[in-house]
Amino acid sequence: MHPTYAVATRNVAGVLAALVLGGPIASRAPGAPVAVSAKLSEWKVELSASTVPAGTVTFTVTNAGSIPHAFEIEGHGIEKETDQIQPGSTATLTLTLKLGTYEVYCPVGEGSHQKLGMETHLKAVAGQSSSGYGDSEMGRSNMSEMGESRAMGGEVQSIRVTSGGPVIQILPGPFPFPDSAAPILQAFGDEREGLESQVKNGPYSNNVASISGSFAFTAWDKGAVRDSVDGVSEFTTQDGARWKLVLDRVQTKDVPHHPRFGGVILGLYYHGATQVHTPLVPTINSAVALWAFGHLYKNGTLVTDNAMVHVMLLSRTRRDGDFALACWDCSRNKIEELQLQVLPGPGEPTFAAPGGFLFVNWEKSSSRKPAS
Ligand SMILES: [Cu+2]
Repeated sequence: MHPTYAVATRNVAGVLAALVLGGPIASRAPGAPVAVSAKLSEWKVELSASTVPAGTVTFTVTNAGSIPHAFEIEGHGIEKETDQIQPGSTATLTLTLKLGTYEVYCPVGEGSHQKLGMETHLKAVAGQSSSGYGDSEMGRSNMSEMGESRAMGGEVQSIRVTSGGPVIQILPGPFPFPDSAAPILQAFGDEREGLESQVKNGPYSNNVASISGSFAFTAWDKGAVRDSVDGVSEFTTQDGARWKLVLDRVQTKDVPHHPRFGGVILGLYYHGATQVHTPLVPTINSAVALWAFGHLYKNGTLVTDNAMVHVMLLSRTRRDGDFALACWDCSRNKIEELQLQVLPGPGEPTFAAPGGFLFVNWEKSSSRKPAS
């Protein structure tokens, strides 16, 4: 998955610092519970210790982020979570841990916060005291190694998507659910102004044109430096221009204002009411979401080798016939809408297309696990 590469680099420094300085120690005064503090933010869970003595542990959990989160610990027959914690607030959770390793994560967003990085591990060991690295980065480094080994273990980590059904070009226009998006936009800080202009005249509109074209790609979700994509799309826009997009590499740098987005993510619940990524898209589940750079051609001539591309195969959001956006929460609809969004590369001129963007949907698309 996405920018774990940068995280891995930081891990080295973090681990070295911990080794040199000696990490915080989670210890138990005789008869007293062990105290561990946890900090939640977008998108990580940081614990003051990665190892604790088995027995009663009290977690003091602070939400240092800008949206609501929660804290859950799971393993060895235990599954306990806090209520949602508002930004700036604190909650506590006390439980008795047996020996073993526990998963610690944010349960908000039906798994999306966890997928974005809000997870780590805690180990309960024998003895009265034990030292931890005190650095959640350590936990995350362990996580990414586990992710890698899961990938090698043959779980589904790749997807083949093939376009189908009516093809529509989405043209600039007002977002049809401004009242639903408004409270979510409040949490977007700096970015809010830009998003508010998109409410009035953005890419998620009911202003669509029927066009023709196709799109097929394979994407691999294999951890920071191994995510990849291979695909081609060709379509003819409303103005008669013939576009061709070749995808051969993902972009793993953070998308502006969205740390930890990039690369390939399989199975993400986001947008809309989830507070993950822009709310100017209905609430959806996606089989795959990816961010890539593309080679873009118009009428056979290269336009750029650095087009910014966002692709999702997601819950259907539009109705038959006029293809108007049909739901604010579409997350239970069938996953069959294939969206392709293309923007100029950083610093490049806008495309000669309405609104300066290319946005095409294939309404009845499908996916499968590729033959290996
Ligand atoms: Cu969260």
